[in-house]
Amino acid sequence: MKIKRFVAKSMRDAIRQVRDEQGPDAVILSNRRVPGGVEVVAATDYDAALAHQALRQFSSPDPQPPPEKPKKLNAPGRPVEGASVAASPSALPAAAATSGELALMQRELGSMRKLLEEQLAGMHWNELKRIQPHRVAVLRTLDQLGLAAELANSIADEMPLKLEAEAAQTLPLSLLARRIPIGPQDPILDGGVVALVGPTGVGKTTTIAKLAARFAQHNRARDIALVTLDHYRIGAQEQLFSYGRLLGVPVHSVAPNQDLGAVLDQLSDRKLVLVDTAGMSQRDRTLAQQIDRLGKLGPRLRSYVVLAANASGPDEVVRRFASLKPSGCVLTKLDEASCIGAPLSAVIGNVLPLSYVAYGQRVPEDLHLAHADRLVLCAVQLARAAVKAVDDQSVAQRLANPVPISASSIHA
Ligand SMILES: Nc1nc2c(ncn2[C@@H]2O[C@H](COP(=O)(O)OP(=O)(O)OP(=O)(O)O)[C@@H](O)[C@H]2O)c(=O)[nH]1
Ligand SMILES: [Mg+2]
Repeated sequence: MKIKRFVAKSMRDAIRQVRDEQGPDAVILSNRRVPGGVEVVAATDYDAALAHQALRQFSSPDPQPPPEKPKKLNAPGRPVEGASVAASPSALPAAAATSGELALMQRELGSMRKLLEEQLAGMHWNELKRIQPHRVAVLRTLDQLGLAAELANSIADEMPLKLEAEAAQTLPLSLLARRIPIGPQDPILDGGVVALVGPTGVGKTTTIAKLAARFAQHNRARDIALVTLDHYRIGAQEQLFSYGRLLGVPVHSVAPNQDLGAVLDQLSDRKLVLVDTAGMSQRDRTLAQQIDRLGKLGPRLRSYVVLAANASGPDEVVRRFASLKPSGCVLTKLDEASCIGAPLSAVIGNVLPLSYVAYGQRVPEDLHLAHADRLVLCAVQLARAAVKAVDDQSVAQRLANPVPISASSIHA
């Protein structure tokens, strides 16, 4: 276990130093004000037993721990009174504690750390409220939109220190809109080979049908071909084949051991080839093979990541497909989302251009070009609806448990 003392001007800086140097698993053992700032003592790679011992030392008013009664081991975990202390300092508490006690100590340390971090965050927040009330208001607005903390802070950093009340409310939204990367206008009309990738059930196949129909509005259906690589989910191919029949577009199924490049060569007379991929969890091992297969085609294939606005972990999804250097992103299921801060943070953080958004299942009506201002407006409306839902909930709770009115209070 490495214990280190950090001194910084503010608690926030100290925590940042701890995080930078010791990583997110560092345990904060103590903090106190010192001349010129704060001092934080933090530990990393901690052994629960040692940390317990260290904590006792740190929390004791006497810096020297009381001398331990010498103990000796005659069998693992069974101390005998009156014998000499084991040479290794870590052996002592580890041997004295059972694995159950260690687990308990670990849990206690974990909850202490959480508590301490919450208290520090609370202290920092209160200090910020006093010194920079405008910044707090901005951070609160952006937090209600569900944006990642790092993005919210960086937008708040961009705000001028003094602002009219109205501007303080609208400027962060404009700054957010300015950061949303929007791809080139209607890129599907450029044609080429385009693959949609993303987790299961986010709407890849439906979006392929929407994009094919959109392209067909400006071209002939026979300029298009659909290709499916999905040999994993039962019914996946049939879904694309039925869209193909509806649109009058041929569908080619390419098996995992088939040469995708050769199939694309045969389709080189088509203006647009849309490739539907199998949806997999980003932790699935076969996903790497699928990404590899697409990656081998190089710049000949453009990929778009499909994110569902109501799904969790968009940042992880985007990072999982980063090796394909996607040309953009399609954000689906906006009609089902209750908050879109996370996908917006993911596309901003990973500088992934948003190209299309989908507000429903209808082909092709529910596919639209992405607009930054409209997305911010949508985020604001969802945040307002969420606040209203919480209010409704508290009213419902109050009404569901009415305070009984006694006869005396009626007649009083
Ligand atoms: N509400 C809503 N539903 C959508 C939207 N896009 C697709 N869906 C529905 O989501 C479900 C899954 O869509 P698919 O297109 O099959 O999704 P997928 O990504 O191809 O799924 P897998 O191939 O299993 O990975 C279907 O019921 C679609 O109709 C949308 O924008 N809004
Ligand atoms: Mg599909």
